[in-house]
Amino acid sequence: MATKISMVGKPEVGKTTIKKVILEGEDPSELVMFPLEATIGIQYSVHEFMDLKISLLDSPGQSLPLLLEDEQKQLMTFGNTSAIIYIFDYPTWIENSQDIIDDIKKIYEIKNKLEVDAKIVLFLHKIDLLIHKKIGSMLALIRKQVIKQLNLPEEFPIYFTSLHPNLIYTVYNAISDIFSNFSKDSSYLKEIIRKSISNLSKTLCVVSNQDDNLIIQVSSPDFDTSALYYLYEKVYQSSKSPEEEISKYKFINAGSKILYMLGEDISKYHSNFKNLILFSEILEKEDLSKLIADIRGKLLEYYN
Ligand SMILES: Nc1nc2c(ncn2[C@@H]2O[C@H](COP(=O)(O)OP(=O)(O)OP(=O)(O)O)[C@@H](O)[C@H]2O)c(=O)[nH]1
Ligand SMILES: [Mg+2]
Repeated sequence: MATKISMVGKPEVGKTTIKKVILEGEDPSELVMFPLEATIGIQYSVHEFMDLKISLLDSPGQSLPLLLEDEQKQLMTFGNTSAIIYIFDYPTWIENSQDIIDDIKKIYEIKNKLEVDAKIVLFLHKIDLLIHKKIGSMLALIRKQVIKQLNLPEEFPIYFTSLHPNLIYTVYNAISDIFSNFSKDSSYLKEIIRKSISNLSKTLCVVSNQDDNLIIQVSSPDFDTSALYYLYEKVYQSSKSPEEEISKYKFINAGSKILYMLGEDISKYHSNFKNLILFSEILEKEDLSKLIADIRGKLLEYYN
């Protein structure tokens, strides 16, 4: 059975563009130059992700107010969903954050009223428009504001996303993180990596798939997430570079700090996997190689 995931949000926040780029392989730079028409009526599409079949519902922003009032529409949009992704964009958040908070609260009420067992996930999209040197700490501040203003018994995950070429992995990561909650193959992978790095410090591990999408991102608890936005760029670049490049030990400039980077092609363990890449503030070549060997051993156990 397919896993149903619903995308909702105000008009022009980028719902359909995200779907086209991440799940249908369209070129983001083209979609920025020639924007899509507004979505009319609910659109369904089916996608494959690892061992999953995803049925994605893309709703028209124009009818969001109606959706939040009309029970029939609510059932169609939220009935049987595993996850509800509410997408809002940075310009609208700055202009009228209360309006967005009200939408999210209504969605939470509707979900409870309909008794659907769905995760609510928030995307603050178009962060490329946030022209600020300290993007990491700015976003952490916005996260705090959202949680405080929502003031709900549950905290929803918030992903900061953008389809700008340097930041495109933010969207891959967000989407795959949500999908992987429902995929056996990727939850194993995540668990293996989590066990290997949970006792370490200031270290991050990402894995890409054969389509060069990010399927897993796991970090030790103290990893400085403000560096993430620089690292996505490195992952993107390395996906374009020749195969042997990935396993070369490198120093990476991530804004205010230097990180060590080491990768490995892990496609032989699963046809969906491609590169595993480690970034660390403190582990150097030898420790990173050991870590990769450790993960490799576990992958062999699980996937062969
Ligand atoms: N700056 C910036 N613009 C983006 C980004 N993603 C999408 N856009 C632009 O946002 C606009 C709206 O995109 P759509 O995907 O059509 O928005 P939508 O949410 O589907 O809109 P409705 O169908 O009306 O609900 C387009 O002009 C896109 O090029 C992004 O990451 N950064
Ligand atoms: Mg649309």
